[in-house]
Amino acid sequence: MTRPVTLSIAGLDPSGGAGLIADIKTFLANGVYGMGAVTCVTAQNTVKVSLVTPMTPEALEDEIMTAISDIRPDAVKVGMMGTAELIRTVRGCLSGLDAPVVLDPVMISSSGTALLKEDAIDELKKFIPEVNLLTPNYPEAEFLAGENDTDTRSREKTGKPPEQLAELIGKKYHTAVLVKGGHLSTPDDYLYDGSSVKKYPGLHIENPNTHGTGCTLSSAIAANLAKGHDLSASVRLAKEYVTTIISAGLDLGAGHGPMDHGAALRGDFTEEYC
Ligand code: PXL
Repeated sequence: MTRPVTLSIAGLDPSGGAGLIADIKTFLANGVYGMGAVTCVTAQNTVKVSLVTPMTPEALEDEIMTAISDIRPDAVKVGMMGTAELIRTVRGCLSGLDAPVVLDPVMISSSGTALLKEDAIDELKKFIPEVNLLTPNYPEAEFLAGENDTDTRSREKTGKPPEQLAELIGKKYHTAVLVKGGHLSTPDDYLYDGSSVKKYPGLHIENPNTHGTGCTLSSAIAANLAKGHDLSASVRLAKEYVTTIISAGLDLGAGHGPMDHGAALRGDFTEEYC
């Protein structure tokens, strides 16, 4: 037998709530075979990010090319890349690949640490038109939609609603865009699919433990694309998955804790602890 294959190219959060580890858990829980290439190793927990160590471009290229030359991914999720050189490396590795790419333009951690170097913005902007879906949160969308968009520190505030930002960015970069509402305290997301904007309503859940929500949503969308769903169904199903694993109510760590990625997994090898 075979299985749809999904590759994540992302940063390593050793506390397991975000980044590559969250992506691999998401792939498993969404029925695809998961592969992962690490861009940067971070030191972090639910409270803070204390260190970011980028891989060398040569090492990252080797990670990706060795894996995909043997097992071809049906979809790719790209998360934190960290530096301009690593973005160039990822673009080069994916350029000949015939698989949809979902790009989560990770710029700043939920605890406020910069996860993308300022001089990498231009490189990120070159990559965006090459991907099939971009999934910014509201602050990232405001930044990408702005005119003065070379410096993340002097973010221009457009004040525009997320549905307008989705269309604006989509037309500017010629790709589909999903603007997530989480940072506006609304669970609704907006997808511009290249022709129109559609709202994906979400459920508000009273749970502060939402570290890694963006990573998880984008990797669930990639998993659904790998299984052959169209973009709209992939977004809808991914939102249902994230809602389910936030609702499970896992509470770990002193800060914004991780979600329960395995909440919907039931089988011979899962045990009930609650
Ligand atoms: O949630 C953004 C994010 C993405 N990737 C990695 C992270 C974080 C946030 O901390 O650590 C590796």
